[in-house]
Amino acid sequence: MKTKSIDKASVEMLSVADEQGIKTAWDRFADQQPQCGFGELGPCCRICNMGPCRITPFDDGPSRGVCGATADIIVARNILRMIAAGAAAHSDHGRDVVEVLEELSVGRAVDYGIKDETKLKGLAMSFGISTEGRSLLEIGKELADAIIAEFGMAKGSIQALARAPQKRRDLWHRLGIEPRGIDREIVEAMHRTHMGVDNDPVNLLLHGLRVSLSDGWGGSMYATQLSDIIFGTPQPVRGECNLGVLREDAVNIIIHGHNPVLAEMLVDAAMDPMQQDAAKNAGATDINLVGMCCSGAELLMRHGLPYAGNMLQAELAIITGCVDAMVVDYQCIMPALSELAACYHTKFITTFEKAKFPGAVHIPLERDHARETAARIITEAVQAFPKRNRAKVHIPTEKASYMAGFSVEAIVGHLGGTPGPLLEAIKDGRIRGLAAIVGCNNPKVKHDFNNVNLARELIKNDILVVETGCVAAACAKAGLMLPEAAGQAGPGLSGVCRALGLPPVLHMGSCVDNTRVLDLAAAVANALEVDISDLPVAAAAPEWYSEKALCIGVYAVASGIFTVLGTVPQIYGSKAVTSLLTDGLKDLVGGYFAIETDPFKEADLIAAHIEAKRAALGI
Ligand code: SF4
Ligand code: MSK
Repeated sequence: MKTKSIDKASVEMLSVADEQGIKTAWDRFADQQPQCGFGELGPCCRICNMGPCRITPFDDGPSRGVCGATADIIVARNILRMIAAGAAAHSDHGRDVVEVLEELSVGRAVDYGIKDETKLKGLAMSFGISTEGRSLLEIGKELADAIIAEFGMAKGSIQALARAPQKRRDLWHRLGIEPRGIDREIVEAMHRTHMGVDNDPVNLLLHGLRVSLSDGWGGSMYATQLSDIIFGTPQPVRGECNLGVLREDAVNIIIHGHNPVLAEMLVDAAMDPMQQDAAKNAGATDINLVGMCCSGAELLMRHGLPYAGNMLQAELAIITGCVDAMVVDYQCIMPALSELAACYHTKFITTFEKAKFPGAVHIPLERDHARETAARIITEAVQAFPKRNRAKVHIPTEKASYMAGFSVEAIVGHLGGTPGPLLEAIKDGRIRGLAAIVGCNNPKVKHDFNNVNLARELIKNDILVVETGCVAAACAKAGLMLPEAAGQAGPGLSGVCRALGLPPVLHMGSCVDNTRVLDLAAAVANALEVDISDLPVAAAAPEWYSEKALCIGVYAVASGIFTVLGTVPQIYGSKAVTSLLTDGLKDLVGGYFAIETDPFKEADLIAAHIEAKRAALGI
C-alpha cells in the first residue's frame, strides 16, 4: 500500500479496502495495464464514423486516417477538444454562480446575498457600470447581465482581459487569440475539430490558447470573483484536514465537487439548531460537515471547515464506514462512488440536473429554495446515521492543521496593505520567485508524492509556492501550509515567512481560483512595469489528470508562464504538436511547457527558469 500513497491515512484505508475486498481507483488502474499505446501517444481518432483510426509512430502501419488525417492533425484536434472540455467545465461552473447573482438581484434566490460590496462595485466599475446612488441589487443585476452576455458575445473581446498587463493584451491581439466570448470559443473548437475543417496543427493549437484564455481570464475568473461577491472574499483561516476529521460520534456529511452555491447552503443548514437537535435524537452528538476536493477547498477558504481529502481519497472516505451522506455537485466525482456507497449505509446524493449518477438519491438544488434543499439533504444524512454498521467503522487518526484563505486581497492584507514587501523580497533575492503548483491526483503517480516533493524542493530554493485544488490538499496534509513550516524553507523565504507570519506554501483556493494566481502575477508584473512572461514565475501540475487541469496549464502558458506537466499528455505521437508546446510557444507567447515526471527534476527546471528570468530583469 505504501507504493500507492505517501499519505498515512490513505495507506491505512487502502489496507482496509483490501481486507474488505473492495476495488479502488488504484486497482482499476492496475486492471487497465497495459494502457493502449495509441491512446497514450495520442494519434488515435474516433471523431467520425469512417473511423476509428490510429496512426503508428513507426513505419509498420497506416500513416494516415481514412480521411487522410496525419498524426499531427489527430493529436492537435484531440488536445484542442480536451482544452475545450476543460474550459467548458470551469466556465459552466462560472455561469451557475453568475445566475445566482442575477436571481438574487431580482428578489429570487433569496437565501443568497451579497457579502463583498467592495468587490461587487469594483467589478461593476470595470464593466463601466455606474455605482453612484444605486442599490447593491441594481448593480448586481446589471453586472450579472453584462457577464452573462460575455458567455455568448458575438463581437469584441471579454472584459476581464483588462486585468492582464497591457503588453500581454497587445500580444494576444497581435496573435489573434483574444477570446471573443466564452461559449463562442468552445463552440468554435468543436467546429474546427470536426472532420474536414481545421487541418493545420499550429492553427488548431493557437485556437487552444484562445479557448483557454476564455476560461482563465473569463469563465473561471467570473466564478472566483462572483463567489467572493456572494460568499465573501477569503481571509486567512485555520482548520484541519485528512480523513481523521471524520468522527464516530457525529453525523458525517461530505460535500464533494466544485461549486460553492450548494456547499454554502449546507454550511448554513447544518448550523440550524433544529437540525442539530435532530442529530442528537438520532444518537449523534452533532453534525460534522466536511469538505472534499474543490467544494471542500471553497469551504475551507471561507470558513476553515474540516477537509477530508483530495480526489483520490473520496472512495477511501466512504470505506471508513462513517460517512452518512456524500453530497456531490459536479466534476471530479468518480462514477464508482455511487456503487461503493451502496455497500455501506452512505447516502450518495446528487444535486445538479447536469450531473446524475445511477443509484444516487437525487435532490436537485432549487436556487429559489436553496436553504430548503440543503435542509432536506441534512435530514437524509441524519436519518442514515442510525443505520451505520458500527462493526465496519474504521476512521484513521491522521489529520493535520493548515492555514488557508489566501485570496490576493488576503495576501496583500498580510503584507500590510500593499504588495511592496513581497516585491522588495523578490527584488533583493530573499524570495527568488513564485511558483504555482496546481492540479489533481492521478493513480499513475504515487498519491501526493510529486505534489508534496515539488513544493518541498521549491521552498528549499527560496521560491514562494502558491497552490489550489487537490495539490493544496496534499501540502496541507503534509503540514506545509502553516507558518511553522517556514523552517523547511531556504534562509531567505523562511526569514520573510517568519517576519510576516506566512506559510511558505499558500492556499489560494479551488481549481477555478487559479485566476487568483493570474491576478497576483498581473499585479506583480504591473508593479514592475513588465509583462507576466518577464517575471521569475513558473507553474506546475505534477499529478494532473483532468481536462480542466490541462486547460489551466494552457492558459498559464498563454499568459506567459513556463509550466511543467508531471504526467505525460497524450501528444508524443506528433512531433509537430510536441515541439510547438514544449518549444515553439516560447517565441510566440513567452510561456511554454516542459514534461517531467520526476518532482526533483521538475524543481530544478523551475529554479533554473526563475534564475534565468531574474538575470534577464537584472535582479
Ligand atoms: Fe479517421 Fe479522419 Fe474520421 Fe478521425 S476524422 S476517425 S482520422 S476518418
Ligand atoms: S478537484 S480538477 S482533481 S484539482 Fe478541482 Fe482536484 Fe484536479 Fe479535480
